[in-house]
Amino acid sequence: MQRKNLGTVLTMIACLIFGNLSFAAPTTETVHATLTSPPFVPEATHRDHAVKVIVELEVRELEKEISEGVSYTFWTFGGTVPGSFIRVRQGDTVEFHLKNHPDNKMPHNIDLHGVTGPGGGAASSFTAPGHESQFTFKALNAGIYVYHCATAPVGMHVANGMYGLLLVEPPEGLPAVDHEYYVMQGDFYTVGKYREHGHQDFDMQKAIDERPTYVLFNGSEGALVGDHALKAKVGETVRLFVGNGGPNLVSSFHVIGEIFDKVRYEGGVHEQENVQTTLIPAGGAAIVQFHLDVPGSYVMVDHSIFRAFNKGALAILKAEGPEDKNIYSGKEVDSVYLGDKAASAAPVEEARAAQATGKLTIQQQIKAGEARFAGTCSVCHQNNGAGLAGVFPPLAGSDYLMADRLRSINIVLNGLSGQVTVNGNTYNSVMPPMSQLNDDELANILTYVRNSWGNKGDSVNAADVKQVRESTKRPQGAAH
Ligand code: HEC
Ligand SMILES: [Cu+2]
Repeated sequence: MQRKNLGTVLTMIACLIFGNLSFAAPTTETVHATLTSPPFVPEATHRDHAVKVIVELEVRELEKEISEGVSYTFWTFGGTVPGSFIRVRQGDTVEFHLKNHPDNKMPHNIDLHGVTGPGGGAASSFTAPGHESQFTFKALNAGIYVYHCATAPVGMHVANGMYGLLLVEPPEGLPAVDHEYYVMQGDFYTVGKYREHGHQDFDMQKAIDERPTYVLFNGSEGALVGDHALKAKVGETVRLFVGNGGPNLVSSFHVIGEIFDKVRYEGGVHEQENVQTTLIPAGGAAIVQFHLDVPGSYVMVDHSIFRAFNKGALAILKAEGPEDKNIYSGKEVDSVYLGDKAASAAPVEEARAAQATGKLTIQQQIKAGEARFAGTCSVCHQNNGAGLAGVFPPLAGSDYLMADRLRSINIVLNGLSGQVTVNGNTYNSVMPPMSQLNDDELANILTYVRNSWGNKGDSVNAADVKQVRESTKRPQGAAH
């Protein structure tokens, strides 16, 4: 506030001195930009005049979790993926400082799409580890802009998470809303399969072939679910700044159960209304806005839907408040849409940590299995394992399940069809293969199933699953 008043006074003095009421008068006012980590957005500038803004951004190469039990070395602007959010006002002169932390291994630079000038700053910002570069640009155009690293191999730097957003506010600012959040999609390429545990390296060939292992919002499968879900209340308006870092994929951004009241598509100044899904190009961004009328979990996805359910492109906004049965009669969004995000990931993490030290107990497996059963098997066999008469056989008290441990692994890995008799009742249907589950997940789920609802069995371990998986013949080109 103080700063604003001072700025206004300075501008007035400048106008008096130069006898000119335009904002083009030279300004001596300098502010340091406050950057935020995702999913947060800096406060509005609340300025009615241009100033000089100093931005300091540090590149860090950091090992972080990309999925539960999977680590990856991200290259980041400011320590996060996406990088720190930068907010300035149209007309501001930005003095940009790019620092490359001394522990880093690689040189980096920055190309800001909000910069007018060849390379968008890239040539002037090439920075070796332990060094700093500085360049200045004028934010001529209002809009929401992607920034990214452009050091060779450019694709690799972007694929490792080197992108973020720069908002250049229009002179009048953006209309007030209750919440502003920062969400950015990216595609990732690891040598190991989706959710394969341990440290995973970047896979250049998969990146060239555009076959991502993960498609994520905010750089990690867990970034915006569970305790980290975005929050709002019924009656409030939410604005999302949604970027797409790529490097390869175009995003079909959609919020299940919401209609965007307004979209500044392609990050420009025009507004489209009542939009279901908005296309966000790689290296592009949009501003979407919606009003929350009823409570519940709203699932954000890339509507290229396998990416949401099998590569991680899923985030949640949780709205709390009173129901309005006139607008929506129904139940809370169910496990079909939340998938295995319906349950907490904590027991899964605990089981993995215990296994790493060779101390995994059957109780830990059961808990982890329960968390993954929800949204994976429960859609058909039901949460209580009772199945549906004549359609899905029961797992609770199932003689068929308990008769043969290895066969049960085989059923989950490879599916089941043809006639089966469970507890004297016959079923003739099809269960799809669940081979997307990794060895630990599958072992834990089966341990849970074989020790719940009256079933009493021994534990199923990951080594058994691995063995069954390896001994199964699959058509050429089929996964896992
Ligand atoms: C899309 C629905 C569906 C899903 C999801 C599903 N199943 Fe099944 N499952 C079936 C059907 C249908 C059958 C019977 C197939 C037949 O008639 O040949 C079956 C059979 C079985 C059987 C053998 C019969 C019995 O009741 O003992 C087991 C064990 C089993 N499923 C376990 C699982 C587990 C564990 C999961 C989760 C990893 C799972 N299923 C996910 C539909 C499903
Ligand atoms: Cu870089």
